[in-house]
Amino acid sequence: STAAEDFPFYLDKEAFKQSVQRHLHTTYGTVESKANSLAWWKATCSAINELVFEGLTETHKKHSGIDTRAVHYLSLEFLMGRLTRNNLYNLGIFETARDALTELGQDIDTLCSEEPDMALGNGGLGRLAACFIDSLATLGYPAIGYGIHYEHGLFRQEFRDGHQIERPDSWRDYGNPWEICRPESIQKVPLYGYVETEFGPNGKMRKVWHPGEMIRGVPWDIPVVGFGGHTVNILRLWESRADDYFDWDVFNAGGYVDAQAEKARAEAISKVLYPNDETLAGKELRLTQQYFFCCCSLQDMLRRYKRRHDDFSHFAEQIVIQLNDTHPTIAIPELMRQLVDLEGLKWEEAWAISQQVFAYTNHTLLPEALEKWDVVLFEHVLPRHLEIIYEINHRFLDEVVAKKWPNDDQMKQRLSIIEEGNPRMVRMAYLGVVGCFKTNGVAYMHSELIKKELFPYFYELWPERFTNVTNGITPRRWLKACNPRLSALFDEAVGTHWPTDLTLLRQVVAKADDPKFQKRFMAIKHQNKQDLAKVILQLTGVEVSAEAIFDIQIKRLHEYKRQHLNMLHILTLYRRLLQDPDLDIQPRVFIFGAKAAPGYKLAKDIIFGINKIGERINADERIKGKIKVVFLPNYRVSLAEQMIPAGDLSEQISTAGKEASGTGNMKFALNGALTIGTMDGANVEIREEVGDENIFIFGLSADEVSSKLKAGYNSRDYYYNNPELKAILDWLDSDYFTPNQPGALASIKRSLLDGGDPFLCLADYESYICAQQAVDQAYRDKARWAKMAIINSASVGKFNSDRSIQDYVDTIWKLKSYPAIE
Ligand code: 26M
Repeated sequence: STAAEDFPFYLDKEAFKQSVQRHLHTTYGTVESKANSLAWWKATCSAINELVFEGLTETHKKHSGIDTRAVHYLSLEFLMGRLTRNNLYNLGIFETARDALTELGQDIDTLCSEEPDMALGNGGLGRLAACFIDSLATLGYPAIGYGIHYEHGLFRQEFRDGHQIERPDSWRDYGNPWEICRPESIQKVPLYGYVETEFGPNGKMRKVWHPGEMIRGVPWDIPVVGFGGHTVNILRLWESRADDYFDWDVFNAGGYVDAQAEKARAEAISKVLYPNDETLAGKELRLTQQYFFCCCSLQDMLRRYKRRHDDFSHFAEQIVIQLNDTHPTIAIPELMRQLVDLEGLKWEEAWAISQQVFAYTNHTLLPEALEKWDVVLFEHVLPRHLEIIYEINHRFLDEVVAKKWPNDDQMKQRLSIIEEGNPRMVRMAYLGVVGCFKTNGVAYMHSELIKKELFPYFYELWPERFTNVTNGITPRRWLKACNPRLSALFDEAVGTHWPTDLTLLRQVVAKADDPKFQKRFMAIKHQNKQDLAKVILQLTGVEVSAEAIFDIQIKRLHEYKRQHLNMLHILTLYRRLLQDPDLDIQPRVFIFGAKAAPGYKLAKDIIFGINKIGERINADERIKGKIKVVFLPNYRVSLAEQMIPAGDLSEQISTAGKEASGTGNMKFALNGALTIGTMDGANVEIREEVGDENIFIFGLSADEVSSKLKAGYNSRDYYYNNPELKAILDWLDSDYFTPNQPGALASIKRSLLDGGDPFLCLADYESYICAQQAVDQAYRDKARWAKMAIINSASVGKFNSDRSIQDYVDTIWKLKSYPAIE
């Protein structure tokens, strides 16, 4: 571990022990003989919090004392996972705490697993936000994350007869030791109603919004401990409550019972996280969520700013706001409203400020994922904001577009923030590009596609606004904390500073050929696989061997991510094994984890398909256990932490041009798994770092995909021209995998043939199977595989989220670092 003297807090084992015991007694009112693991965990958190709060206070003092520029990261999602282990490592007291708890008769792993995951996010975008706030605190940058304090995070997934069912997630049921309620910073949020034009005493026209409803936003702060403990920032999450005036006023027409209904409506806003891919059409509540937290967050920023300034001339020097996708872009018209309607600034002044403050990160090119809101719905919820958007659009089209393309109505229509269809829609991504000084993509290739495919005309207009910041992951959670064995090996090999300077691991490349080092590296992998095998047995009842290749695909279930292509490979191997039981292949375990959006029928069918195919294969004695298939239920951050250290092969097989970046790909490579993947997202940059000979690349390029689609792709050609492919697809029509339910898997085949195979699974099938054969060959040569795995682990330092944050700081945020505690 990093040397104790690098950390500001030194706490010995005795002190920690006493602190835990004291909290057990005086905070939780129990005693050693009665306390269960939950109580011990909470008492441990309280002991940790004594240090965390000290850091929080110091950081606050430092940052507010120097009145510095800060980044405000607005995101509807923060996929934090568990915090206990992370906070212990980041404070440098993990070993101290572990030993102290051992002496108290407690096992730290057991206690840590009492903590429910904080699953306030869907996947990549939400986890990225969590890695970023870790890195911001680690690097000592003044920063605050703003989001929603959902009562229920992403649903819990169970399987019933192979089908996904959704259950509510209740992460705060027994209280959360990390959050602090801040009633002194409550904000009020207006909604609905109408706008009136009034003339002031000076004859000046002004707009007055008469809201139909007021909601309170109550902030909950989660401390974000940077690695090294020098900075503790906060994540501020807003919870919605009924306004007390509307709530209980005796003159309120409905009285007591109606007031209860009103209370329930208000509380519904922060009740639940929307799963993605859920069709948003008409989802008024989702728009309300977006506005609710943007409105609270901006008032919070303005209040803090106004404590020190009496005009807005320094606002843009002090504040930069990063929009995590289009979800919070409503913040742009909201800042305009607060500055113009409430603070009395002129439109031009307010717009100049606004344009210097906001920056927008795009996370997807998929057309169906680009947010648009029906103008009628928008006007109903946010009548004043629609007016403001019209004004922004009007000025943009008249002053900017018309200057560049005079008398070109088609160009105006193309670039308009309002899509003139039936119904008319507000294009939130366009609002983002127009209202922000920078728009960035999340991997080199994705950022190029943003310029060339998504916003080509905006790019022509403002080339300087477009930039790239390649994603990253925090090596603290995704190596140091989740893979202690490999971490210890790296400590020995390159010293203890790699968790903050991951490029130090490059030195390990020199050992990639060393048989002794290879042995130790692969022994660690083997132990991690044995650990995961136990988890697999517990969760699925399936026994798997750690000698087999652990071939893992973990990510949200979506057609573009092509879990069904992986399934086609499994079927191919299974069929070959049935035809020749002596077929010489390396044993493999295919391991999946994925949640499907509850309304995404085909995604759920694919889960069912993989489960059923797995059942049949796992029970088939003819193939002598050469392949096994398991789908682990309820994939989430804490499960990823157990799976990633055990991966041999990382499946990153999206259709080229569709995965903006991917971040699981980075986590696997860092932990010594080899990637099988397409030239997509960050895979391209991983290949650059590890070298073409240490990665299995297959499939069409993004250019080839788009020309194929333009030329008229016909998936049937592949079906009829490849008898093996035809046979395995036809298998899906039978009842081979679903006894008594013939055709239960037919929808997957149908989507690939009648459905036109929009993500080109069949076009990439042959190339994928070849690449998998190359994997099989490589794995036979133990030394070769070990070398490749070591090189992967040692070569991906670029994907440290500290580097991503430094890129944001240099190109967009322009912050200075101020570690609070030296
Ligand atoms: C949509 C409708 C309703 C509710 C939620 C959504 C929604 C939520 C999240 C839609 C998309 C969402 O996220 C997209 C996302 O996670 N994108 C991923 O971002 C990662 C971080 O940049 C990238 O690594 C992934 O490639 C990209 O898919």
